[in-house]
Amino acid sequence: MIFDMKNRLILIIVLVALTVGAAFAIQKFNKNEVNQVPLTEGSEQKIIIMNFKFDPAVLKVPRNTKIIWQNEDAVNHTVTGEGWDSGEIICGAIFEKTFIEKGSYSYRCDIHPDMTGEIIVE
Ligand SMILES: [Cu+2]
Repeated sequence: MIFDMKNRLILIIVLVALTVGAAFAIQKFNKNEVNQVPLTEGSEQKIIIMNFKFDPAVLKVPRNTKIIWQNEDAVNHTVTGEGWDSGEIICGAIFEKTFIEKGSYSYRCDIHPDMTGEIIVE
């Protein structure tokens, strides 16, 4: 009888230890999974260039987002910011730029300076 109770107690201790161990293992696994997402793989957002406008003209995105400008207009345009420039984007072509750092990035079309846009990286 006493032996049975002792065995049962040991069994309970072992089960508790296994449960706690499993919980820690799962926690560690989940943490590793999050850490494995590379910083360079952010999401993407598209801006359509049409009728001499950037649509949307103002776009808020999280850090590390790739912006894709797609020219669906009948004429060439550029996406030109401070220190960065797409060059002429022909009809149907795209220009991509990934914004890593927080900040406000205003840009314009060099050919049509009235065309302006802004990327706000939060
Ligand atoms: Cu233009």
